[in-house]
Amino acid sequence: MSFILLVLLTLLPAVFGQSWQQYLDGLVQALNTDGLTTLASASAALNSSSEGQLVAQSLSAGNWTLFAPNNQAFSSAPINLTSDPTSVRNLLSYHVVHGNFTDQTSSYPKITLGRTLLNDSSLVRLEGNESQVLAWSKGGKGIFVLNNGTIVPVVNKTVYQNLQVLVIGSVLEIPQNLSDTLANSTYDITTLAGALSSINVSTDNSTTLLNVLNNARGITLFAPNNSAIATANCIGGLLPNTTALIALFGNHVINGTTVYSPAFTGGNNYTSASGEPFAFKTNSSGVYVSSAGSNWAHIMRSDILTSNGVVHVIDSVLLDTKVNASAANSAYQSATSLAASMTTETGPVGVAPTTSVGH
Ligand SMILES: *[C@@H]1O[C@H](CO)[C@@H](O)[C@H](O)[C@H]1NC(C)=O
Ligand SMILES: *[C@@H]1O[C@H](CO)[C@@H](O)[C@H](O)[C@H]1NC(C)=O
Ligand SMILES: *[C@@H]1O[C@H](CO)[C@@H](O)[C@H](O)[C@H]1NC(C)=O
Ligand SMILES: *[C@@H]1O[C@H](CO)[C@@H](O)[C@H](O)[C@H]1NC(C)=O
Ligand SMILES: *[C@@H]1O[C@H](CO)[C@@H](O)[C@H](O)[C@H]1NC(C)=O
Ligand SMILES: *[C@@H]1O[C@H](CO)[C@@H](O)[C@H](O)[C@H]1NC(C)=O
Ligand SMILES: *[C@@H]1O[C@H](CO)[C@@H](O)[C@H](O)[C@H]1NC(C)=O
Ligand SMILES: *[C@@H]1O[C@H](CO)[C@@H](O)[C@H](O)[C@H]1NC(C)=O
Ligand SMILES: *[C@@H]1O[C@H](CO)[C@@H](O)[C@H](O)[C@H]1NC(C)=O
Ligand SMILES: *[C@@H]1O[C@H](CO)[C@@H](O)[C@H](O)[C@H]1NC(C)=O
Ligand SMILES: *[C@@H]1O[C@H](CO)[C@@H](O)[C@H](O)[C@H]1NC(C)=O
Ligand SMILES: CC(=O)N[C@H]1CO[C@H](CO)[C@@H](O)[C@@H]1O
Repeated sequence: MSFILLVLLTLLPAVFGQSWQQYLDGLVQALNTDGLTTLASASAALNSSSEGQLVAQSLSAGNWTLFAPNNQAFSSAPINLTSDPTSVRNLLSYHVVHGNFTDQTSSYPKITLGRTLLNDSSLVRLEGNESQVLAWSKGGKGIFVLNNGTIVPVVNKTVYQNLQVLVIGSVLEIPQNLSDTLANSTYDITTLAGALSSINVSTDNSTTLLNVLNNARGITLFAPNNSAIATANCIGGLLPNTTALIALFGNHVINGTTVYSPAFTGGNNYTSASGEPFAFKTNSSGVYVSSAGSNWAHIMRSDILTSNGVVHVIDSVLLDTKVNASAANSAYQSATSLAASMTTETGPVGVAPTTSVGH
């Protein structure tokens, strides 16, 4: 009898619909109990704006994973949690991932990605208005988040209702735009940033290739690192020929599709912005990419997230200056129509098949 009563009591909120306010109150209480008091105050602040309330509403149904910064994390982050409800909403949204699947995380260098709640159009410009993703992996000491070029280990774990809570010791950075990402020296791709900003794509010299990539919605960039650019003889030879340079760098880009590393498998064929097919191969030393049978470049570092896509660092320039304009155009068109029909993943991003919860 008492067991049945217990089951009934457990099911009651599900049957009669626990309000999101009750859910949020309970969450704030649970976070406080776990000593995550700053995060608790930030979560309580969701209640003070309609946009924050939408986040609380979303959280109250379905399965979620919360990457929960501890008090120490907040104390060393330059954040004023009472200054602006939009910033608080965005910051919390980036710490919440759809689904409950971190126990399926593969070991580094494999990377797992999940779709967060962050969709503010001033911070995220992915294809199909998709929300930003979060990237993590697993090492000897467990799961760690890959964020802004650093590793943020999960230090504790707890559960609140439908929420897996993974405690972390840093507040996560929301991915920046592409040009700021390239310019930050952590990634060893600053020379590429210079090269892309020196290539004019308009006759009046007002728009550079870097501008075009920065303004794209949904872009994948295979970024040759500094020594790759320095040793690529071809670039010197092509230098006066802007058309050839645009073709070359266009063969390092997927236009309209953000492709994360889990999709780098032999069976997947993506077309470059210049219209050439990419190929991928994996062996014991790592994952490699080529453009239409060019040299194979080793992917040195994958899944550097930007506000409008993703960057993967490679160790050599893909030596391909061919162009197939109609293939490029049709790839972009199909990327656009695919993006329009995309649903929000509740499992690992970039791994087929994905489950969906509608858009
Ligand atoms: C949110 O606001 C409602 C009504 O103003 C209040 O009842 C509730 O306790 C608040 N919840 C939190 C977590 O502050
Ligand atoms: C982990 O969290 C639990 C509460 O959920 C707490 O009792 C414990 O002290 C925490 N451990 C560490 C190392 O923070
Ligand atoms: C962002 O997500 C919220 C749910 O958290 C939703 O209500 C809102 O419409 C979304 N905004 C955009 C621009 O997609
Ligand atoms: C939540 O996850 C459980 C498994 O942990 C699954 O059975 C259930 O369908 C999921 N619910 C939703 C709404 O995704
Ligand atoms: C945070 O911002 C609020 C509102 O702008 C301000 O009143 C408060 O003094 C700020 N707190 C800190 C620690 O800067
Ligand atoms: C991201 O990392 C770079 C390089 O380490 C650093 O300069 C920058 O301050 C970090 N971003 C933020 C928002 O802290
Ligand atoms: C998440 O999934 C695991 C099993 O994979 C389950 O044990 C756990 O209860 C789930 N957590 C939530 C909050 O649904
Ligand atoms: C564009 O830049 C090139 C190379 O710097 C220069 O030769 C050309 O005159 C410029 N065109 C215009 C319209 O400014
Ligand atoms: C510039 O490169 C393009 C494409 O590779 C080529 O068709 C064209 O002949 C080159 N122009 C010059 C002046 O070398
Ligand atoms: C690969 O390309 C071919 C021909 O363009 C297409 O028919 C096929 O569906 C593509 N495969 C995948 C996995 O996208
Ligand atoms: C992507 O394709 C669109 C439509 O063809 C085009 O306007 C845009 O310049 C392309 N972007 C890149 C980076 O090639
Ligand atoms: C050189 C450069 O662009 N650095 C940027 C690194 O990232 C921070 C923000 O995360 C920017 O403020 C810097 O300008």
